[in-house]
Amino acid sequence: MGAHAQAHDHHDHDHKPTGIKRWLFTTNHKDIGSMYLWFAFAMFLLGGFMALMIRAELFQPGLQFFEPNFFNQMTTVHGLIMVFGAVMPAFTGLANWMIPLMIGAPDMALPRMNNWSFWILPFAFALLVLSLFMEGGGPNFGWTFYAPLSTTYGPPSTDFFIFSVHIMGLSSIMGAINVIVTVMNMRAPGMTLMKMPLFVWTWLITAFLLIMVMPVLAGAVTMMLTDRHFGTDFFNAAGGGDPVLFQHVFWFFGHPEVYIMILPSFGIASAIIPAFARKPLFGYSSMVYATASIAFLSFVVWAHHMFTTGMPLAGELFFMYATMLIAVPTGVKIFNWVATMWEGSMTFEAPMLFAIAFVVLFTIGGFSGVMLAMAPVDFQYHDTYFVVAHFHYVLFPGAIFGTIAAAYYWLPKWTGHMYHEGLAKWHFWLSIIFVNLTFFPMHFSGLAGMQRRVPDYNIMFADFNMLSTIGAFGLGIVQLLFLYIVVKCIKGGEKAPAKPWEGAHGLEWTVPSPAPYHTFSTPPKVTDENAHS
Ligand code: HEM
Ligand SMILES: [Cu+2]
Repeated sequence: MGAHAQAHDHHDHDHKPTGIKRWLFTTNHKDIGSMYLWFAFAMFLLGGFMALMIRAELFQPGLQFFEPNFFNQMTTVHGLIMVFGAVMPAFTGLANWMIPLMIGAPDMALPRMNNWSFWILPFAFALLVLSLFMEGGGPNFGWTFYAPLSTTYGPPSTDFFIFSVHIMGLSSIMGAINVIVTVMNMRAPGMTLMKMPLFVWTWLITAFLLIMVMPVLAGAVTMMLTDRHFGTDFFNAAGGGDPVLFQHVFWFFGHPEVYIMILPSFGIASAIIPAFARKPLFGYSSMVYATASIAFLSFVVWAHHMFTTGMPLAGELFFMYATMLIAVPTGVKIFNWVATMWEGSMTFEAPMLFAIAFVVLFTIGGFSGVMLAMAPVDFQYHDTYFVVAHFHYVLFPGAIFGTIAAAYYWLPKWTGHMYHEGLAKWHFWLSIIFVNLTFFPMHFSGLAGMQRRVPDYNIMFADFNMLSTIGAFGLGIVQLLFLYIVVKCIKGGEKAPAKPWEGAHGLEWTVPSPAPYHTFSTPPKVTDENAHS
C-alpha cells in the first residue's frame, strides 16, 4: 500500500476537496466515475434528440422537415454520439465506480491518467457537434464513414471529425490500460482471478478488446486524412487503392467494438440476476470462458458486414460459419442466466426487471443477428431496416438497459438513498412497451425492402414507420422520468443500508452507503461470503 493511502488511515472523516477544482483535478475513481456517467447521460439525451428528429422525418413518406443532407448528418451523428458518447463512457463510468470497490482496491491504478481519459472527452464531442455548424455541414457519411463518401466526397468538416475520433480513441485506450493495470495489480489479498465478480471479468476482457482495436480505428481515420490531404490513395481506386480496404479496416475495429458495447452488460446481468434470485450464479467459470471465447471470435468475423462486396466464396463461407460459432458461447451465457433464476426465490425490483428484459430482448437481437450472418439471405437484408432493428435490439435493451439496471442496482451505494421503486417500475414498463413498439416494426419494414439511411420511402412502408415514430417519442420521453428518479434519489429518499439487496454478494456491499470518498485504504478480508456473486 502506498504512503498516500496510509495517510488516510489517520483520519476517518470523509475529507474531499470542494468547488470546481474538485472535479477538474480529481483523481478519485468515484468522482471520475460520476463524471463519466453524467457525461454519458447528457450524450444519450443529445443522441436521442437526434433520433427523434430522424423519426419525425420518417413519420410519413415524403420530405416533411429536413433537407436530405441534414437528415444524413443526423443519422451519422446520432450513431456516433450513441456509440462513442453514451454507451462507452457509461460503461467506463461504471468501471471507475465499481471495479475498485469490487476488488477491494483504494482507487484505480493510474489516477492522474484517469483524469485525462475523462477530460479529453468533452473536447472530442464538442468538436464533433460543432462540426454540424461548419460550412458544408457535419459528417453525413454514416457512423461507418465508408470511403469514398468520407474521403473524396466528405465535407470540409471531416478533418475535425477525424481529430475528434482520434481523441475519443485516446481516451478509450487510456481507460482500458487503467482497467487492466488495476485488475492485475490492485486486487485485495485473496481476491484471485477466479473469485472476481463477473463484472470485473467482462470489463477486463473488454479492456483488451479496446486496446487491440482502437489503434486500428485510429489507423483508419489517419489513412483517410492522408488520402484527403497528403496525396495517398489507400482507398482511392483511381490511384491504385481500394475502397473495400476501408471496409476491412473499419470492421476489423467495428465488430469487436460491438462486443465492447455488450460485454460489460453481460457482467451487470451476472451480478444482478443472482442477487434477486437469491442463488449463486450458475456456471461461474463457464461464464468467464464464454466471455473470453466471444472476445476471441469477435476478431475473426468482421467481413460478415461485407457479404455484398463480392468476396470470394471461401471468404463468404468462412465469415458465415465463424459468425454462427459465436452463438455457442452466447447461448452458454443465456442458459446460465436462466438456470440461475431456475427455482430461485425471485423478487422483481427495478434492477432485476431490467436485467430480465436485457436477457429476453438481447436474445431477440441475437437471433436476428444469426439471420444476418447467413451470407445468401444477407443479400436481401443488407442495408435495410432489418439491420437497424437488429442492432437496436442489441444496443437499446442490451447496452442501455444493462446500464440502467446497473444504475438502479448501485444507486443506493452511490447516493446513500433508495430510489423510488414505484416510479422505477413505471420507467421499466413504459420503456419495455415503447422499445418494442419502436424497433419491432423495423424488422417488417426492413424485410419488405425499406433501405436504411433514407429520409423518404415508398408509401407501402407507411404504417410500420408511423408505429416506430410513435414508439420512439414515447421511449425518449420516458427516459426523462429516469433522470427525475435519479435526481430525486441523489437529493433524498429512504436511507440505504450498506447492503440494500438481501441476496447481493460482493465487497462493494461491505462499505457504508453512500460509499465514503476513500474506501479500502486498508485491504479488506476476502471471504467466500463477499467474493464473486
Ligand atoms: C430512442 C432511441 C433510439 C431511436 C428512436 C433510434 C433510431 C434510429 C434511427 C431511425 C436510425 C437511422 C437508421 C437509418 O436511417 O439508417 C438510427 C441509427 C443508428 N442508431 Fe439509433 N436510435 C435510438 C437509440 C440508439 C442507441 C441507444 C444506440 C447505440 C447505443 C443507437 C445506435 C445507432 C447507430 C450505430 C445507428 C447507425 C447510424 C448509421 O446508419 O450510420 N441508437 N437510430
Ligand atoms: Cu459484426
